[in-house]
Amino acid sequence: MRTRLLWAAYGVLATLVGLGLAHLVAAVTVADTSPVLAVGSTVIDLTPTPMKEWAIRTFGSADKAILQGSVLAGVLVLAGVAGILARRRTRYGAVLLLVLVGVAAVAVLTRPQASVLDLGPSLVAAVTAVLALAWLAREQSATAAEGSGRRGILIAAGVLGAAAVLGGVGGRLINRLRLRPEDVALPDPTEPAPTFPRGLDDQVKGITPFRVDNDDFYRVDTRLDTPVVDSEDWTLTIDGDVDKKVTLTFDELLAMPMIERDITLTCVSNSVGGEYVGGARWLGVRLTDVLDLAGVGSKADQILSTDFDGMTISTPLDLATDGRDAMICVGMNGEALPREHGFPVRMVIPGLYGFISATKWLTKLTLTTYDDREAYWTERGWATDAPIKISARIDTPNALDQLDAGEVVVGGVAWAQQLGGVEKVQVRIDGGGWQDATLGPDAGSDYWRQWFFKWPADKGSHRIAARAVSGDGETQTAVKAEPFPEGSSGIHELIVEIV
Ligand SMILES: Nc1nc2c(c(=O)[nH]1)N[C@H]1C(S)=C(S)[C@@H](COP(=O)(O)O)O[C@H]1N2
Ligand SMILES: [Mo]
Repeated sequence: MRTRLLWAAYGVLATLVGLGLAHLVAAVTVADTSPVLAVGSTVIDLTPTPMKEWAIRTFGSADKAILQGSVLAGVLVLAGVAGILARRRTRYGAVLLLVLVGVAAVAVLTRPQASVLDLGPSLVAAVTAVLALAWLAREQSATAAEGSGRRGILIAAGVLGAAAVLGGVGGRLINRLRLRPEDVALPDPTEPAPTFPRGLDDQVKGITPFRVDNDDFYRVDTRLDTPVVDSEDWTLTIDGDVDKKVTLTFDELLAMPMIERDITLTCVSNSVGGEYVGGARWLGVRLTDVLDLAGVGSKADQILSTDFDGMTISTPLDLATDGRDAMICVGMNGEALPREHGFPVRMVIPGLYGFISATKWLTKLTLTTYDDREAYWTERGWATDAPIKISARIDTPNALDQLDAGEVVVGGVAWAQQLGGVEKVQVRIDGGGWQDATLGPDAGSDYWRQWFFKWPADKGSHRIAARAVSGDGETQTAVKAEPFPEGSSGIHELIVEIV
């Protein structure tokens, strides 16, 4: 038993060395070609939508870490088996390791924009892991034959362990070094936004900040890593049904007229009362200015945007160009976009859920039709036309809180982008009448509104609900809908105990 465990450990060690060095090579080349990441990404793409929804609901933003951890755990179990097989004959273990890397290589090659060069990290992983296993096997049998010291095997294990750690950490460091969004000097807006009003942040304890810091801004995407895209090599191509294909460099984009807007971004996967919504100040070029450079043809009804890795998002052309502030963004809250939020360039379109509008790490805009091309989420059954639904969220108190009787301040945020903004938020206690809450300051109709309501609470268990009414006169519906396929609806409601 003990020998078997020892051999399993050799298998794991050999595999970790392979993965560590592969990660290093991937960091120098393209991040997603790292075998573990590629397998994880492929798992994400193959996961049926209901299961993905379940994972997002259950694990929240830890879903990526959990998936990546599971893939890694699975690989390491098989690596242990390879080690045990190697006890019989090194060759047997090596074959299993090669099969493992083979699966990863297939995953790498089936990524949207894969090229044969992307196999580099997998090849490195294969060669390193097999050599490492052979070395460990040789030292182990030498130790057994001589019956003497364990020096050889200890040295081998030490060297390989160090190599694994160096590879993994080195990969990380290289990614850090390459990335310098903070070194990018952004131009001043030609059309600045008004002075940002002071929100209710200090006034209402527990309320979401009127403007969410970049570090706290929700993140939703299909990626396992944080993509590292260099602004120097970055280009944006506008092609498809256009008068002439145009390619812009980052500097050329920065030289165009810049607008600044306060816009609230929302994810279609957000459930009623959920976390996937945030308000920020965006800096960028008008989408229509960029499209005009190429001249949009008459057949197109879809803008198919592509990210640096071939992931696609589709946007209805008519909505994107109907006069709303659709933007090709370079700045978020006064800084260059953080890597997590699409550095160097992303789209933001008010009133449309992120999955049909907010392409991060943007590299291409293709003017096409819904008949001709399908984007990532369309292939998975999500809606193609998905305006953000009007919604109010209660931030404070929290569900099941125990509070003292007396005045309780209920507070939260509400949004109604492209629906005339939030006109009113109303609160209902224990199924009674709807009462008007007090609204915080207004930063424009594409931006959310903070609100609060002073509730004289008496002892017992109480049910609090909130709903929004838009400037266009739309009242948030109580009819419940799941996020799939076009966004959740219903009213946020929670129960608190007053003692
Ligand atoms: N390249 C790319 N862009 C993407 C996504 C993605 O998976 N890949 N996800 C979209 C979705 S579903 C949403 S809700 C927004 C979220 O933007 P954020 O992470 O900056 O909040 O990004 C959008 N842009
Ligand atoms: Mo989303």
